[in-house]
Amino acid sequence: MLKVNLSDTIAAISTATGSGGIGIVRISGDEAIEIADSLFVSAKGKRLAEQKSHTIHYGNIVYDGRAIDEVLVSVMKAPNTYTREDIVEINTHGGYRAVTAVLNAVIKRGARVAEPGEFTKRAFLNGRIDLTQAEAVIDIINAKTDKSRETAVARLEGRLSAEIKQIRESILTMLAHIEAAVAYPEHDDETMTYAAVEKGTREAMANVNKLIATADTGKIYRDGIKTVILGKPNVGKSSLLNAFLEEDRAIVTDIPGTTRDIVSELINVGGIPLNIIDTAGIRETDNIIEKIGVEKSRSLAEEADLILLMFDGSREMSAEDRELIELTRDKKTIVLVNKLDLEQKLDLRGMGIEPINISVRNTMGINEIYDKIKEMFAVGDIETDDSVLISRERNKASLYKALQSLENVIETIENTMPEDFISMDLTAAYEALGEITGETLEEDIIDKIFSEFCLGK
Ligand SMILES: Nc1nc2c(ncn2[C@@H]2O[C@H](COP(=O)(O)OP(=O)(O)OP(=O)(O)O)[C@@H](O)[C@H]2O)c(=O)[nH]1
Ligand SMILES: [Mg+2]
Repeated sequence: MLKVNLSDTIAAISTATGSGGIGIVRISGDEAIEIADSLFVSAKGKRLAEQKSHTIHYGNIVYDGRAIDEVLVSVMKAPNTYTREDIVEINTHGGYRAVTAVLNAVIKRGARVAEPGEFTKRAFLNGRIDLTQAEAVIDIINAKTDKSRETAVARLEGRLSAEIKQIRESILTMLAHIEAAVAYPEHDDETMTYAAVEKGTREAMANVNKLIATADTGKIYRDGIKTVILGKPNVGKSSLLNAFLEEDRAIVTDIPGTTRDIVSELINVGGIPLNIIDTAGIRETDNIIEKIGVEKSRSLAEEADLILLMFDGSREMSAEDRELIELTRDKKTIVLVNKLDLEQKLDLRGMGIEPINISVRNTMGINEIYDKIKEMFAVGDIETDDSVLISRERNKASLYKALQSLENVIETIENTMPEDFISMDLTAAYEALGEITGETLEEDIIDKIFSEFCLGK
């Protein structure tokens, strides 16, 4: 099916770059143990090839007669390994030099540098995990909050795979039913078949729809909500960012036009990752630097999933404020009126706006913002603890494709068209669902999916 070279032995640094207690060089493939043996010198003269699987050994990595580092080496023999191939992991001291020197030695002895995600890709190609599980691995690595991680772990456990598999099996049963009816018409009353298929198809549609309904929440947990704080200068945008972070991250002064460069940070709102971006206050300006900042604010506002539009309650509404209301009209927006601790002059009546009144100075109203966000993104509606969430556009698109084919089946039945059409559409739905688990997917798409991974995974 897939033309992938699984015969060579691959190696990579599996730990993050930087200093740390340990660093790990991982080797996978037929020659993994032999290569490690050619570099490993144990105090007791042990040969790794003679050791039991899943054991760990102390010694040095020696190249050209010189010790590169003192190490612990784990030997894991196929098939009970991450890739289902022989794996050796060399634990070196953390830090760039030690791991790189060990990796270089391993490469010189015949391993090839692994591509990003290649270990996991082998786990997939060797049938240990399916594509939803491989994608869950990336999502766990990139998880922004514990909730994000929990939903990914549920997928790694195979919960999404199981649901997809169940729907696919029900479709397969219907296909068999139809085949039998065609082959032995005397044994089956045709109208019976239609009724059974219609019922089965509607059930499958309901299950597909249930998964589709989780996609928005799934995406939020995976990617976060891109949130832009927008407003004219001096209303308190940077102060709000600092309040969210509970630290002095952005510069705050009483001079309008303080923020020029955007400041972006991640906060956790009840498990929802919020990528929060502080922007330059929007106004007409001749200052070249500020002008660039204002342009950036505008384009960020366009891309945002959520805008926190901030006004200064102690000032009357200005033309800039009105312009901002226009600019954000088609966007998910929460209007914040800040500086509630001062005498209020802003009048929003008759504008159809229901603001949250806050005072960043007195940390009043911040929790209301959090509650509003949770309400707006309806995250509470889906029980994330035990349901499986769809987190990728790719999976959502396949589900819609399957749904369309299943709808065609119903249409065929309602119009009493020939069974061939039913078989065709059921097969299409079966294949669309198979794209999610990776059973019916083109090689180049699979390559693209794994290229999202980091090195050494
Ligand atoms: N009284 C009062 N002052 C506030 C409040 N929030 C912020 N400020 C003050 O308002 C001024 C401007 O705050 P910033 O956070 O720098 O405003 P900004 O919107 O980021 O301004 P630019 O970066 O210029 O666009 C500072 O002097 C803050 O201390 C508040 O709730 N009440
Ligand atoms: Mg600012």
